[in-house]
Amino acid sequence: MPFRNRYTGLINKYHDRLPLADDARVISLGEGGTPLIRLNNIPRALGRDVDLYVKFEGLNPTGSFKDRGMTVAVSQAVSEGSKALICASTGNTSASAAAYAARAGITAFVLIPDGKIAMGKLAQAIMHGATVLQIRGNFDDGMRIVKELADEAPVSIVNSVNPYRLQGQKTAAFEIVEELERVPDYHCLPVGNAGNITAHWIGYSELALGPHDEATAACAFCAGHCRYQCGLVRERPRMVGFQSRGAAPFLRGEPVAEPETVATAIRIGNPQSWEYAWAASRESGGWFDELGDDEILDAQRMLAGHEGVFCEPASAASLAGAMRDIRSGRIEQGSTVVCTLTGHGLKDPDVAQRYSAEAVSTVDADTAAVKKAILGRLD
Ligand code: AN7
Repeated sequence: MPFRNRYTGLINKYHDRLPLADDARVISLGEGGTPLIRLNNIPRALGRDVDLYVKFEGLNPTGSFKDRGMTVAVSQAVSEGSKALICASTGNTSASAAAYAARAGITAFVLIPDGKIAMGKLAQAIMHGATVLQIRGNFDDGMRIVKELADEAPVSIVNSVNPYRLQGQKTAAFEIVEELERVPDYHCLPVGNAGNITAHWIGYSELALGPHDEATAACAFCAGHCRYQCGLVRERPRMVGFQSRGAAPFLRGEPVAEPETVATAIRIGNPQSWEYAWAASRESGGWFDELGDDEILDAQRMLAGHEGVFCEPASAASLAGAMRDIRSGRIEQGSTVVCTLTGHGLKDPDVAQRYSAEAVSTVDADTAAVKKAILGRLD
C-alpha cells in the first residue's frame, strides 16, 4: 500500500482477525472507523454520573452498520466467483448490498417489504443499480424466500445468516475497546434480526478470551475464525438489546407474526440470530427490553436537538433504553455505557415531517417580517 496513513477500510485494518484469504480481492468503500461520541447534554439532563457514548455507525459509507459486514461478505462472495448477491431487507441491508455489488461489478437482488422501507434506503438501492423486488409481505417473508431460493439459484445470500457478515460487524467492538482503552460496562443496541448484537458479542469475546479454543464461548459464534489474541482486556460488557413494543419477539419469547413499528428498520418478527442473541444476553449478564414508538422518537429527537447527532428511529432505541435504565438505576452511576447508533437520520427524512408544523414557519420576504419572527422566538 503506497500511503501508510490512508484509511482503506476495516478489512485492511483487521485482516489478521478476519476469515478472508490473504489474496482475496478486497471490496471496500472505506467502512468502519466511525466516531465514538461522548454525550454531554443528555447525561447532564438525566442528572446521573455516567460516561455515555454513542458509536455513530450512521457515518459508514452507505449510512449504516451494515457496511462492516457487507465488505467482508461481498469480498468473500467475489473470491468464490459469485456473480450475484441476494438479500431480504428492511432497507439498510439492501442499500449496503446494492452499493458493494456496484463496487464489485456484480448484480444485486433485494427483496423489500412493500411500502415499508424508508425513502432514503429505497433511493440508495435504486441508484446503486440493484433489482428491487417489493414483496407483498414483511421482512420475515422475504427472509424465508431468500433462504429457499439460495439453494436453487446461483446467488450469494448477504443477510446476516451469512457468517462473514457477523465477522465484519464484530470489528465495531474492537474499535470501541481501542478508543476507550477499556471495555464498556454496558453495550446497548437496537435488535431486529439480532445479527449485530451477536456480532458485537463475538468481537468482545475474541478480545477477552483470545484465540480459538473449544472451551471458550467465542467458538459458538466464530465458526473457527477467531485467530486474534490480544490479551488487552479480560472483561466483556453486559449486552443490552432493545426492541420496539410492536416487534419484540425477544420479550414475547417467540416469533411475532405481524410486527409493526415506526422504526421500520427493526420491523422484524422472526430474528435469524435468535439462539446466538439469547446466548450473548445470558452469558454477558445483560437483558432485553422493549420501548414504545413514542419513546424511541423522543430519544431520536433529543439526541438530534441536544447533542447534534441525527440517527434513524431504530437506532434511537438503544439510547432510549439506556436513558430509561440509567434513570431507574438498573445501569448504575459510574458506569461506562456505549449505545450503537446503527443508521443515519437522513435515511428516513419522513419522520421529521411530524414536527415540521412547529419548526417551520412561512414569512414574507422582507426584513421586518423576519426580524419579528426571530424576536418572537427569542422571548
Ligand atoms: C438502522 O436492513 O435487518 O439486529 O434488513 O437497519 O442486526 O438485525 C436492518 C436492521 C438496527 C437491527 N438498526 O440490526 C435490514 C435489517 C438499523 C437497522 C437494525 C437494523 P440486527
